[in-house]
Amino acid sequence: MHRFFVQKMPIGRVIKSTGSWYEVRDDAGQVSQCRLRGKIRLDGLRTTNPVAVGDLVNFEKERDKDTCVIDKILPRTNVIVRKSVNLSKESHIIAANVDQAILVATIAQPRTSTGFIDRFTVTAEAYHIPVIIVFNKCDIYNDEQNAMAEELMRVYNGIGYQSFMISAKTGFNCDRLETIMKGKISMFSGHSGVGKSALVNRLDPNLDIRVGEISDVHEKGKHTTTFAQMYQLGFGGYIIDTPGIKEFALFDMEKETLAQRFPEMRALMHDCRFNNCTHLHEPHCAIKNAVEQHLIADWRYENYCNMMDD
Ligand SMILES: Nc1nc2c(ncn2[C@@H]2O[C@H](COP(=O)(O)OP(=O)(O)OP(=O)(O)O)[C@@H](O)[C@H]2O)c(=O)[nH]1
Ligand SMILES: [Mg+2]
Ligand SMILES: [Zn+2]
Repeated sequence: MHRFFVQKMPIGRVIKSTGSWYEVRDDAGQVSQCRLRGKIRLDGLRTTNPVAVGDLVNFEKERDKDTCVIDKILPRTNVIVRKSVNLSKESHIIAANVDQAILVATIAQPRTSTGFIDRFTVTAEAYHIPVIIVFNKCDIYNDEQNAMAEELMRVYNGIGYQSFMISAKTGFNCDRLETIMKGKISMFSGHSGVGKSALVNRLDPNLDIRVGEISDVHEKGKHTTTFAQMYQLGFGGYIIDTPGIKEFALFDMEKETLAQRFPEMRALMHDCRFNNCTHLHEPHCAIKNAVEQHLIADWRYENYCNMMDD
């Protein structure tokens, strides 16, 4: 009788990607430099990057070399994508297989618009990724900015997105974020200059990620982080620090299903008179009624209309 030994290819997680080289960490914690096998099966996503940070892959050592080759990408549980910088219809995967997405927003230096925040929540809703929204740099908010943050937090907490102020500078509420992140794979996303890398450094002082300045004139970040990278956190868990982005792609998004990506609309839309109601112009629309009665924030509804308009 023959005995077969099926050699199982090791599984690793992509922790860094520069486009042509990937750092892959195996179960034992060893990190290998990998390139991609020429012919690799992709899952049909039209993306500028076939492999993303967070991906689980099969990989093997190259003969007579110190480097490895990625043979296969294991099925993903989710992806967070943004629009590609070039004009093609392709999108770019920021990260894959995350347990939760933490949007780092700011009310000052620079200010994050609610339009941007809502595109992020909509993107994450498509994959049922839990979203946490933190308003960083609260150490520099004036009264008016504090009031604005309070209003946004009230609305986002009310519809199920945990949301609070934080400061990478003073450490305010960083313990709260640590509790949320412990034991999980989290991703930080947001505009350039909001303090994503500064927060990672504050959460784990052993990490020393480069932090950039804010330009004086436009109060914008300078795109200090250029590649997504996953770090192991001393208190347990992983964080993917990502480069600042301008816009999220409304990936795979049908207009008919957009309202379902707004939890407060999802809860009411069955009361609209027409079951194919777009909640834009129709009479007897439960969503428009709720906006008039201030049960749905008017700016959330406005952002919905803008996305429908795209
Ligand atoms: N006052 C204040 N400044 C902060 C805080 N967090 C970050 N900053 C400053 O904001 C600037 C940008 O911080 P980064 O951590 O590089 O921002 P980033 O989001 O990683 O930016 P990119 O890598 O370009 O996407 C730096 O000058 C930080 O010192 C904060 O809580 N309060
Ligand atoms: Mg950064
Ligand atoms: Zn409606």
